[in-house]
Amino acid sequence: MIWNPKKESMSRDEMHSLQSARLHATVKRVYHNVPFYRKKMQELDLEPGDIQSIDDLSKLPFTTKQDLRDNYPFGLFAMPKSQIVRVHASTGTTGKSTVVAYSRKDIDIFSEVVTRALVSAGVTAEDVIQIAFGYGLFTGGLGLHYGAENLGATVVPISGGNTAKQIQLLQDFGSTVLACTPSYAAYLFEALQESGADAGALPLRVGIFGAEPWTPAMKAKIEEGLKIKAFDIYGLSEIIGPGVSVGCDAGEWLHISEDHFVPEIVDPTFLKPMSEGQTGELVFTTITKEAMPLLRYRTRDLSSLNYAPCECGRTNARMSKIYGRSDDMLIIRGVNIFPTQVESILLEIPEAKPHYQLVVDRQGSLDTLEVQVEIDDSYFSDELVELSKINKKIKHKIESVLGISVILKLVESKTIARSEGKAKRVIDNRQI
Ligand code: DLL
Repeated sequence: MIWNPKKESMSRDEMHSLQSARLHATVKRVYHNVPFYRKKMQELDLEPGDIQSIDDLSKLPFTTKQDLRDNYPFGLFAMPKSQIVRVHASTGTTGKSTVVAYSRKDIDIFSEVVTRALVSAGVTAEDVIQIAFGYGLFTGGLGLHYGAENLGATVVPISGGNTAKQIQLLQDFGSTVLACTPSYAAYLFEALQESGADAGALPLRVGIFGAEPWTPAMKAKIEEGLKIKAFDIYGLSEIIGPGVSVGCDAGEWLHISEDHFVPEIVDPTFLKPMSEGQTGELVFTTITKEAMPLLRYRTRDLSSLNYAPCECGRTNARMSKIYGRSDDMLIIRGVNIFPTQVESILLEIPEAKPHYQLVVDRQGSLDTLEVQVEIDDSYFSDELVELSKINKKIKHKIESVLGISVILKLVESKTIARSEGKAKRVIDNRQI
């Protein structure tokens, strides 16, 4: 099923014209209403009339998270505050948080794109959707909430955490759809098993998971455990929140709501546009948002684009699954490492549980990478020889894929802190 066939399966020519008209209007809007953009454009000797079509996109300046911080809290608003009906903010780990704003129309767009995402995952008005993304300044909870209501599904707005209650409601309310981070889904499965409940006996059938990187191996593990079909939902507060793109039945790619958010891939170092299929930094320009449109926002997420029509019937551009952010990438003794690489390896190993953490340290001038992996408690009661065999096997696998030596630490169940939202996979103790 496609929620909005007119917008999700138009021809590439139609999309080009629609995006061009919308981009032109957006550029005019920010040039006149946002001093930050007027200044940036004037520095590049650009006026709104220079941007007539989407082919002119690369003339425009980039926007970064730092720009949002520098204009904290309301400096990038393109509308008077009286017309802003909601704000969200990211809880930055360092420095000030970034604030984003929505007009009434922006909230409608937000609901529309999340509804498209839910329908792509096979959710209908008949479903009961348990929203275990956090409600609050984070866009996950409310974003999914409005999209699900717009579809007409029954919303259970439980928010994140409170795992015992989550399990009780899955059973008592017969939720058919679960929306949360993939790491929380893995944790819920574990808790469900411990409670003695049979996942297969629950009416749960679809998972809508996102807000953090996760691998196809993690997807398979969750699908098998919870007996559901899982879909990847991607988004970021700066662009709108969840619903920028979503997976479909036909494979691992995610469809972008391209009539609202125009994607580009650029070389992260030189910022030059890259061609279809090449992996680089994902950049989005919002072309319908009123309250806080952003031009060429650098997401730091690494992905690639695919413009071929999809078997599912959608024709909008697809992006590959995000394997990491450029700022998540660890450089250890000169080698680039993403946490998701370790995840893929671990999930192929039957003894390993889907809970892991990477601890980076510096001893003298040498960086060390410790990989902590939970394994089933039963292995700890077994012969020590057995444990050391498992250790050797996992260490060898990780080292051969990453190309560096690691310290492997097998730990008992529950040693690694469970997260109710985005998992913290890396602890970097280096003072760089
Ligand atoms: O995480 C919005 C969201 C909520 C998306 C619920 C999906 C579901 P932020 O907190 O601003 O917004 O974080 C955005 O999270 O730049 C990515 O690095 C990462 N991210 C989001 N979705 C995915 C995903 C929300 N499906 C940042 N796969 C983004 C990988 C994701 N990474």
